[in-house]
Amino acid sequence: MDVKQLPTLAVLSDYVTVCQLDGLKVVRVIHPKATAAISLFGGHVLSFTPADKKETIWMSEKADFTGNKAIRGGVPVCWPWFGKAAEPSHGFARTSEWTLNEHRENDKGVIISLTLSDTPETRSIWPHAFHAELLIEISDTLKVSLVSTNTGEHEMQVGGALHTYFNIGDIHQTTVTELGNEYIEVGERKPSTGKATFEGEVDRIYTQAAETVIIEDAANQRHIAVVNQGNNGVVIWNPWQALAEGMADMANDGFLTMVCAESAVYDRSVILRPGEKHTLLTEVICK
Ligand code: TA6
Repeated sequence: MDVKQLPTLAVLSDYVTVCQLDGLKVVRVIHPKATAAISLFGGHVLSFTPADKKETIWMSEKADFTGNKAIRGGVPVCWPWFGKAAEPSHGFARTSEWTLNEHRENDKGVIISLTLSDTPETRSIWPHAFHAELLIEISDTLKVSLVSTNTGEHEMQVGGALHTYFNIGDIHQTTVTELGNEYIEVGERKPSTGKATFEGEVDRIYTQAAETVIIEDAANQRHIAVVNQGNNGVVIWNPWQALAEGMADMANDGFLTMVCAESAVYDRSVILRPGEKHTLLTEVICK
């Protein structure tokens, strides 16, 4: 995605503008350290390109930017649950309109803060009072922290994922390492060598992954380190051809250049009492 080409709606500072992408309002950062774009719909990072490096984040060429559907690619914020634990799948945060709370910047980079709180609509889906803040730090690296706070009077159970789609040169030449010795696939626990390679669909929750997992993107001759905190699993996903063909928002060959490595609380095991907060974090470091 060429974020520099998007039409500008407002200039917020030397480095931060708001621009339009079809139906979406997008916060655009153009800084000497990196370029990035974040949609307010979904609180969704669409692009992150460190200076003098290739785009790190994969975005589907058929992604829906109308604001009527979750965006295929980028960093979907799956919250307050991961997957099909309840409806809608992956929670409502990725299809909610977030508020631009603050932007801060200096010569090292830019921090964008977005917020989301409960509304009558969210309470009809999930009966809790909450405040969520998404801190997106754009520098040599991309750091995304999702801080969820229980602002209600009852305990709440939270899960979720920062479901990052990475841009890789060729899935056949991609390996993800440091994944630990166990994964869950279709509900079944299996032993793991700690490495994932791709010859077909992969949809696994690695429960023992190291804090930093490595995507070896051999076709682009680079490594991407992904640091995850506040998670209890790392989800590795590539839909492969048959599933890609069934998705309206992914090209048939889209699976060849993406892999998801997700910082996840896959089972809603974070229990927040009134006033408590939890941070789920992912940091992307290109080498
Ligand atoms: O994180 C992997 C996964 O849960 C897969 O099972 C797959 O469905 C993917 O997320 C994408 O989900 P979505 O709802 O965006 O189509």
